[in-house]
Order: sequence, then structure tokens, then C-alpha cells
Amino acid sequence: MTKIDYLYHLGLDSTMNLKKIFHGIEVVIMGGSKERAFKIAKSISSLEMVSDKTTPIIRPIGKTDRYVLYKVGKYLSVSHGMGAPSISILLHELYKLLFIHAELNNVRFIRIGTCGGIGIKPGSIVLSDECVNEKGEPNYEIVVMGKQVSRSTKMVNKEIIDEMYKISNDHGLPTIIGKTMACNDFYESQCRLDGAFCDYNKSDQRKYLMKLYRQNIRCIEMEGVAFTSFCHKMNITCCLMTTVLIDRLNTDQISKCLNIDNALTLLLKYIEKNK
Ligand code: R2B
Ligand code: URA
Repeated sequence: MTKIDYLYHLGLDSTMNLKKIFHGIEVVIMGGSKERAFKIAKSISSLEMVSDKTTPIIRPIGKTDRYVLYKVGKYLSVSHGMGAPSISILLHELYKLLFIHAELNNVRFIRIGTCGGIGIKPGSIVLSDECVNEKGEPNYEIVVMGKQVSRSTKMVNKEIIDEMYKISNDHGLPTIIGKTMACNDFYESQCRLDGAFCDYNKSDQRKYLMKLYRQNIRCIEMEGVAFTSFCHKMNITCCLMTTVLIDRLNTDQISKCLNIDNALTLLLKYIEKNK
């Protein structure tokens, strides 16, 4: 008897007809929260409705306590949670699900998220051409068998980024291509002054953020290096696009959810173009 492979966090396993369920997936879109994954799925399905006139029912596939998965036509909208450990678990199980069990090829991965900009206006979109870790290096560092392992975050190609940038210009969206820094924490690692504590002051913070700016780092988020290094290792074409919530040179506090989600607007234009 063949051994069953349990994709524990997704609530799926290899006894299910995964080939049929996930048939035709070409692009995976990942966002942090479950609500966001649902919103993305719903927005894509409204675009699909224009062409096939069906009423879409959006139901998650698998269990939903850790992540959610929605299939809408050739798109899979998924939530990845916050930080490298969370997105990394998802990426391992998603890879096995799509490339091994569902036997798909050439699936592309897009992460659409939020970030703190550095010297960039809130509402801007950052398309990352390089992702660096907290030390400013283009690597994802993890400990395997007690030893530090460093994996490159170099993107396999920049096809999606170039296409997104062109679409963005055609629609007058405020987009820049730049470097993203991924941190393992929202407060200290991102040099915030508004956590429960910190061991640096406002002047240290300013110096640090200006140093990042001079290194061409234009935004900070939390999953980029885990995401891009996984795609590098597994030879997956990917794109990391984030909407800037605040300019970190002006503030640390995110007072309300920005309702201009320009990265989502751009993503939907991209999907419409590639229908
Ligand atoms: C952006 O926003 C989240 C933190 O608030 C995190 O998931 C990220 O990368
Ligand atoms: N997400 C982050 O990780 N940092 C920010 O400043 C904003 C969103």
C-alpha cells in the first residue's frame, strides 16, 4: 500500500482526489489574513463572472483553522499568516499539494501584502526586485540540524514584476520597483519605538532607517525572504507586491486600515489582462 501523505495544516491528504480538486491552477495568490484571501477570491470571481455569467460560490477547500484556500478558476487564493515560520509551513505543504499530488507544472506564486515604506508615500505599491533579511543580505537564514543555512532569495525571473509594472503605468497607479526588507518581528526588528520596550532612541532609529534608504531598501514586511528563497530553491516564478501603509520616516503607528489597497487594484488589472 502506498504511504499516505498528510498535509496536516491544510487538512488535506493524498487519499483525496487532489488532481481533480486543484486541476487547472496556474497562479497562487497569497495574502496574510483569511479575510484578505476571501476578499481576493471574491474580487477575482467577480471578474470571472463577467466572462462566464455564473454565480460563484466561494468555499474554502480543506480545514480553515490555520490557513484558507479558495479556488477561483485558474487562481488559488490562500492565506499565509504572519512571519517566516507561518508562510514557510504553507509553502512546503502547498508545493507538495500542487506540484506533486495534483501534478501541476509552471504554477506561479504571487504574495500580495502590506508593508511600511521608507521615504515612500502611503498607498504606493512596491514591486520587489530583491528581498533582503534583517542584516541587509539577499538570503533567508534558518537553522537546520543545528547549523545555520543561508538560502538565496534571488528571483528565478522578473517576468511578473515587469508585466505588473507596465500594467501599473498604463493605469496610473503609484508603483515603484525596489528592495524589500523582511524582518522576523514587527517591533524591535523593524526598529519601532512603539513596542512594549526598545533599547534604542529616536535618533538611533532615524539613522538606521536612513541607512536602509541609502541601501535602496524601500519597504519592510515580514515574509519576503522566506517566500522568495523558497521560490528560488524550487524554481518557481514569483512576485512580491505590497501596499505601503505608512512612511516609517514619519511614523511607526498604523492608526487605521488604509482603505486604498492599490496592490489589490493592480493585481486585479493583471488578472483581467491574463483572463
Ligand atoms: C505585513 O503586515 C503584517 C504585520 O502587520 C505582516 O504579515 C506583514 O508582512
Ligand atoms: N507590515 C509590516 O510588517 N510593517 C509595517 O510597518 C507595516 C505592515
